Formats: sequence, structure tokens, C-alpha cells
Amino acid sequence: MSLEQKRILATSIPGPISVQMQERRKQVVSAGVGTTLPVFIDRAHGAILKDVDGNQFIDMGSGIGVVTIGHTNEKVVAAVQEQVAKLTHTLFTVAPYEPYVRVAELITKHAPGNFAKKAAFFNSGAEAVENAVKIARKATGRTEIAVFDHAYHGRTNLTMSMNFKAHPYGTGFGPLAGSVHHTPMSYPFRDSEGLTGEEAATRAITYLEKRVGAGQLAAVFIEPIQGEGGFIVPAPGFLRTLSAWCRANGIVMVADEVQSGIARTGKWFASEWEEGFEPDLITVAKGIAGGMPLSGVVGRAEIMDAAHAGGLGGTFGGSPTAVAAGVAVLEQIEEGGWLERALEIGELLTSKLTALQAQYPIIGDVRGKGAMIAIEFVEAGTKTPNSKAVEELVKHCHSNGVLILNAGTYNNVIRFLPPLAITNELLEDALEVLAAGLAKL
Ligand code: PLZ
Repeated sequence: MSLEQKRILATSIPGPISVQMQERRKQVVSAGVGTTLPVFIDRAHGAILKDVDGNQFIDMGSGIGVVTIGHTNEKVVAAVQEQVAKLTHTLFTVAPYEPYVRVAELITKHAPGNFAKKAAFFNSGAEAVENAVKIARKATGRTEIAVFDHAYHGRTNLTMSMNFKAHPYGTGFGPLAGSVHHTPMSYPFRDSEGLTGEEAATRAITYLEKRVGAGQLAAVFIEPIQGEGGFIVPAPGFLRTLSAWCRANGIVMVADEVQSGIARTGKWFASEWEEGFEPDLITVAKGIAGGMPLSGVVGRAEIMDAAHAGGLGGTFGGSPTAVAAGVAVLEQIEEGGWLERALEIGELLTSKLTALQAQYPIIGDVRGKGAMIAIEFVEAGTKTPNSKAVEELVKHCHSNGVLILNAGTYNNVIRFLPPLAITNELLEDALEVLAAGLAKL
């Protein structure tokens, strides 16, 4: 299904049909399930979302990094259609099917690290993180888990305990899981001037050695570029120093690449941006299957094999349609062009956004890699977070047909993670809408 790659405002936002649907929704859908933009989407293609009133939005968020190679990518649609008519379920641990193995071949081939790798598949990012915890504990015989400030790992009990922000993820939902230790992150924009990656890592390591003890730790979990935290890119040397310390102390280093992985940053995995950083395990989800629910853990074969037979599984994990979509996504990335496109998008975004930063002192920082770029807003001339500006800008963009997402511990970040299928015209159009919003502020 193709759709003209053009922003169209057919009604006010939200349009009348969306308003009606929103009313129905309020009657029957839990208030705990929020909405960023209350328009109901009917269809999508490339980087365009079309709502039930005929409005067309430029998607600058890819459903939080999911439809990386574009909405309704033809090969993904065809693969799912073919699979759904052939076989939808056996449960892989009852009786296997080939595309699950094919996805494992592709992901183990392209995950960083010059060693034998294996993979296992699940449904959601949180489930992948939970399984990585189980595997690391089994492999080390240890219990404790370290995570970083500003991190996000999911909404299950264990993963919400691993999140930095209590609200909205954890408030009132406790008791939280134990044996999770929060550690200082490297946050170049907010760390003291000149703090190197090595120094920031030493700060975290000292903290863990004192608070937990290296010998107690099963795993250290880190997003190589933090997603929900606001696309925080740690200072160079941070990840490498941490992983060297993990290796020396028998701790499993886990990179949570649920948001940053699968071609998003111009490499298969964001971990590859830091030389010498070789995570033992990587969690993947979101962009791996173009919108079908698929997640996985991939990493060192001997660690992945530490889990006993029957210890990992789940009814729907790596279901036939999800893995068929995964094969179609990964084969297209392997064919080439997508990593380069992510880098081009990154250059275009960064140059336009740094020009806006020069003009508007409320933009404190422009950062990220490839098609994972964010701007952090402050009160002009300070580092005081400015969430009000973000709120206004998001509203402005939404009512003008551009779907942008906020992020950040202080809700003062706008993140850009468009589908890599986006055209330059659409990107430029979206940034012009943003610039008009800034001028209005
Ligand atoms: N790890 C790094 O970014 C999901 C959350 C959306 P699930 N981030 C988006 C929301 O409001 O729930 C995420 C992530 C990182 C893990 C997860 C969790 O992935 O597929 O949402 O469970």
C-alpha cells in the first residue's frame, strides 16, 4: 500500500472522527494507557501516517524506533502475508520452524564481537531484558544487577525496577524487585566540564565496588545511547572502561539496544560506535521486525548456553509471523544502503538543528548518532531544564502534522528517530514546522 509522502492537514487536529473515537476509547480503555497524540491512525507507509480524518503526519518517531526501514515496507508486508497463510503457531520449543533459525543466523552474524554467538527470541523489549538477567545470573551464579541513572528498560516488575525514573513507570506499582543497583551515568552535557569517559566510568565502578562488590555482580546493563533518558551519548571511553572492568571481574556486560540497535545509528548496533566495547550480550526488539512483536537476546555462545534446556521460552516468543518479518528486515539491511541512509539523516538533522541552536539559546545541546538525534532544552544561558518549551513545541508540531516525541529525565528533550525511508523533503518540511514553533516561542 503506497501513500503519497506528503504532510496534509485536512481538518483541525484532532479531526472530528478522531474526537468521536477518543470518546469511545475513554469509555472502555484503561486510563493507565496514555496517548501522545489523540488522532486515530488508519494506515501508514514510508514516513507518513494517515489518520481517520484524512490528515497525513510526518512520522519523526517510528513508533519509538520500531518501523526503522519504513511503515509497511513492501518486503516485510509480503513476508508476513506469506507466513500468516502458511503457519502462525506451533510454539518453537514444542516444534520448530525455519525462519526462527534464519533470524538467529542473521542477528548472530551482525552483532558485534569476534566470538561465537547464539540468540533466543521473545516478544517485547522488557522480556528480552528479563531474559538477559536470567541468563547472566545462571552463567555467573551471582544475583546482583547494575543499571545506570537515566536508564529505561521496560514496564515489567523487574525492568521497572531497573528504570531510573520512578514516575510514571513505577509509582504505586511496587514492591519493586531487589538486587538492582543504580549507578551514575556519563552525561556529557550535565557532568562537570571536562569529565572524561574514563573518569565517569571510574566514578561508576567505584560506586559499584563500594555499594555492591564486583564479585556479587552478575551483570551490568547499559543502553550505549540512552533512549527514554534523552539520547544521552556517554563520553568516549566510558563504555570501553566499563566493559574492561566487567571482563576483569567476571561480570556479564549487557548492552540494551532495544532502542539504539538495528541500523538506527548508522551501524547495526550503537555499541559499535565505541572502539574496544564488546558487550557479552545484547538485547534487541523494536526495529528488528518492522512492527511485528519480536525481541531477542544475542551474545556469547557459552553465556547463552548457560541457561538449562527448558529454562527459556514463552508461548509467543519468536512466533512464525514475527520472525518472518525479522528475516525480511535484517536481509534488507544486509543488502545495503540503510546504514548509509541513517548517517545521511543524522547529518541533515544535526546541521539544521545546530543552526537552530545558534539562533535559539534555549537549545542547550544537540546530540546523537545517525538517525537517533535529540535536542535538549534549557532556560537560556543556564542548564536548568526547560520542559515547558518542549511541551509547547510538541503541541505546535502535532497540530501542524508532524509527529515528534519528547524524552529525557526532565522531559526537556525532543528526540528524532524517523523511519530511514523518510525523504529529505519530508525531513526538511518537519524541521521547518519545528523552526516555526521555535520562532513562535
Ligand atoms: N529497553 C532501551 O527503549 C522501550 C517504551 C515505550 P518494550 N522504550 C519505549 C513505553 O512507553 O512503554 C525500551 C527501551 C529500552 C527496553 C525497552 C522496553 O521495550 O518492547 O516496550 O517492552
